Amino acid sequence: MTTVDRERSIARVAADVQELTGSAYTSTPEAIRRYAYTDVYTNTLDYFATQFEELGHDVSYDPVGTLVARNRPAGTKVFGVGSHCDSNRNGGPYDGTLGVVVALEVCRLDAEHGTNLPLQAISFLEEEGSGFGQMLLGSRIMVQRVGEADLKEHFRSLDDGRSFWEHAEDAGYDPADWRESIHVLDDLIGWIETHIEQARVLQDTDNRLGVVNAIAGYVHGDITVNGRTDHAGATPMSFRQDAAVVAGMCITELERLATEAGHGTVGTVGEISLSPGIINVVPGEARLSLDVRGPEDAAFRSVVDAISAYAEEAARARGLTASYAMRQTLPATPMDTAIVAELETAAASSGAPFRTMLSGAAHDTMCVASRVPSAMVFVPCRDGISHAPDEEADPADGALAAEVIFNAIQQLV
Ligand code: HGY
Ligand code: MN
Ligand code: MN
Repeated sequence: MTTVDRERSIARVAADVQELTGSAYTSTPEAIRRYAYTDVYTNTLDYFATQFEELGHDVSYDPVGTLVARNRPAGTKVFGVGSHCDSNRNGGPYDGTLGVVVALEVCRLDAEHGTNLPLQAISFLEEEGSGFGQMLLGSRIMVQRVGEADLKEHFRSLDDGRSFWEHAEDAGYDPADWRESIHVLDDLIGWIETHIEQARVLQDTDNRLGVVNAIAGYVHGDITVNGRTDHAGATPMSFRQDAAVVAGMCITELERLATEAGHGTVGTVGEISLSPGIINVVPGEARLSLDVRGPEDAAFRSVVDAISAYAEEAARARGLTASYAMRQTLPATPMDTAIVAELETAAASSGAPFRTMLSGAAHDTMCVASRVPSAMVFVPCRDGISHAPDEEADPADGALAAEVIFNAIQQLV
């Protein structure tokens, strides 16, 4: 095991994270908000590109803007490290970004210790879906889990409704070559992503690191309820076809179904919109998003089937209609046992308390793992707070993760 100057790593990790909270890297001072094809996101990529180039890495971008930094020529086997540096629209400074910073720190440690590891860092485009409502978009494009029509037609900017394709072209990328993105993974013999846990298991069990051995799968979709728009004062209750009432029934039913499914299944309605959305008008239409996840596909997919059937029946019983449309889905994803084992060995050697665990959150690693042996390392975040501006993590845990990954990769290449 290589012993590193942990204080030096802590200082660098802290400085990187702090720098990327500056006004050049977020479109609002209220939170960290940066996503594909915005100036603040480009500034963030430029920051990382400069840091990697200073280490002697070649920096390039895939056809839609995922950043790739490698210290070996194309065609040479390399080990992958990275995450994403875009943010939730209500994001914090650590979600994703800490993972790219830790990848950068691993590359710094390699350069300082002369270990000459073959490394390729990746910062995936649009992991959060803040630009186009499509989570893990850059990594799904890379492993071809989207279709061209999605990019050209279906995936549209939440800001201006224009297609992903148009935005990628306007930003100077080549979306027509999107299928070439898969070659970013050609030389990878392994992949490790670092991420904040985004829950409080590590904190509550006094562990400083999590070695992730599986990632929960998910379904994202939308339920649309159609009733009738009426006057809120003149329309008797018995006459109404109120879409909001059916939407409310679905929200509480989803909670019941997800709880009853067990096996770690969770269900969330994070978005709800009523139309026309005016105080004195009975809503004629309601749309609610579904985020249903779990470590067992059969369990969480049965919840999606049940809630969409429930919505249709609840609407029909009141003279309304309801329909379900899926946005996207990824299966529960096991991690590579050999990489998990090396990470556990390196974590044990560090002397820091750690545990092996499931990830309830989705990560780009779910896509990478479909083609490359993969695993993840979690660091604690205060009280599990994430997707919120007061998200907090300790740079010392980030530095510890970098040291553990640096040592594990030395055993894996
Ligand atoms: O929602 C997620 O699982 C990820 O943070 N985008
Ligand atoms: Mn993330
Ligand atoms: Mn996130």
